[in-house]
Amino acid sequence: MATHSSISTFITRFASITSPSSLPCQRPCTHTAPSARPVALLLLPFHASSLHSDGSKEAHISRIALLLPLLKDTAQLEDIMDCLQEWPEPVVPVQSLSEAPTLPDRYVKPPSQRPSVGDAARSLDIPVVDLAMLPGGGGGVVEAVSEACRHWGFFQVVNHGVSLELVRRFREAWRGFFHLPMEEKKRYANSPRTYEGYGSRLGVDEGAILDWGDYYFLHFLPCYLKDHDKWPELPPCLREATDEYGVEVRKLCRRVMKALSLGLGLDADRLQKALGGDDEGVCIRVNFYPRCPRPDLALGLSPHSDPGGLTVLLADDHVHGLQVRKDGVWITVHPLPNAFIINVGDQIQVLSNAEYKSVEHRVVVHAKEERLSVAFFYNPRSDIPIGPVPELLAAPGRAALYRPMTFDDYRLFIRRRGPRGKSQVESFEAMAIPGT
Ligand SMILES: O=C(O)CCC(=O)C(=O)O
Repeated sequence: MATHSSISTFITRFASITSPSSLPCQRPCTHTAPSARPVALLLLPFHASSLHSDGSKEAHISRIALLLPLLKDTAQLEDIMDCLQEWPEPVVPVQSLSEAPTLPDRYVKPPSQRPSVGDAARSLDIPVVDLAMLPGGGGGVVEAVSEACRHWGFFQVVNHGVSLELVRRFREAWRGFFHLPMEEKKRYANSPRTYEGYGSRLGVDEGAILDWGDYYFLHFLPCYLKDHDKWPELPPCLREATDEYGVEVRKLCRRVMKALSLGLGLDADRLQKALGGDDEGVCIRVNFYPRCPRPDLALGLSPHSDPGGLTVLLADDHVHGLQVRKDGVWITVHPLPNAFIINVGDQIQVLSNAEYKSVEHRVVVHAKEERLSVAFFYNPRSDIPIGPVPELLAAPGRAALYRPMTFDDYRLFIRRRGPRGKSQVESFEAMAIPGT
């Protein structure tokens, strides 16, 4: 077991590679970048804020110490940090392989993980919720959202209030990006340090079996992390459309957060407050799944639950691919025209003390069709502790299922390992404090 002093030395080492940065800010933002914030490392667990003010370094150490049951020793923590610096082997864009006659071995999943196993009947699908009555909450909308989050962790929303013209423009801009020449896309090649940019793998395990998909990952909030220079320059309308889309979908998330809060019997703003109020984080991942020579052997995205708060998915308007695990069976989602798919992430599961479920999902691919989807990740402010909302623990016999942890600490592990079902949130359940 690592000692606090050895962890402290380790943290100091990482603090020493921080550098000042000023990034363009599009709008007023209360959550400002500390002067020496390690922007390149912000997806790693060490926020400069936890290293500056008196005592907060110790707080960070104790948060890291909570993770130690998952780690053999400090060397293992160092190992995680080191291997997040670069990809372990050259990255090959999946798009460049899609015309190959056979599926390269790197993408062949073991038989138990292949998509044909356990597929459900078409008749079952995730609930659909009409949001026209939000934020007022009439017409049973709060109950419908709450039911969906308790039993499915997923639902589709119609009448969501986001302009359909904007959605079309945004989607076409990103489709255009993925059809640019490879050299243009590679200008934005990403690394596991921040994942920002054009990428083709998640996780840094050498020799891992990979998913059949490319993606573009970017930060939208907090505004000090948003950097247009890291977003594609082409097609020319992409940045503007992405900015507008981010603003509108954030508004949608805030409305849905109110419904989630009311559905738990809390004040409408309680969950938003627990997530960091106006200082929430937003990242966007645009997924591009090229045609695959053997879709029966591969997955576009391996089973995972989303680590953040809520995810708003813009699914492909023509090609299905998302599957949700329900009672051990994979259900194919059939997106309605002009709908969004919303799912609960691990942080909402934690805040709700597992009343709401963050559910495993995966993506299947196709031989003849490529597919584009956009995941809008609505996350907590990354440096505040996220634990079950105390009001939910007031009733006798209601024990906290999770210890508080920052989102920075939480996602460190996911970034290293890539998608691994629900193992992350479940391992933290196992660490809950008995009797609290
Ligand atoms: O492509 C999809 O339908 C789902 C994408 C997804 O689960 C993700 O980006 O986390």
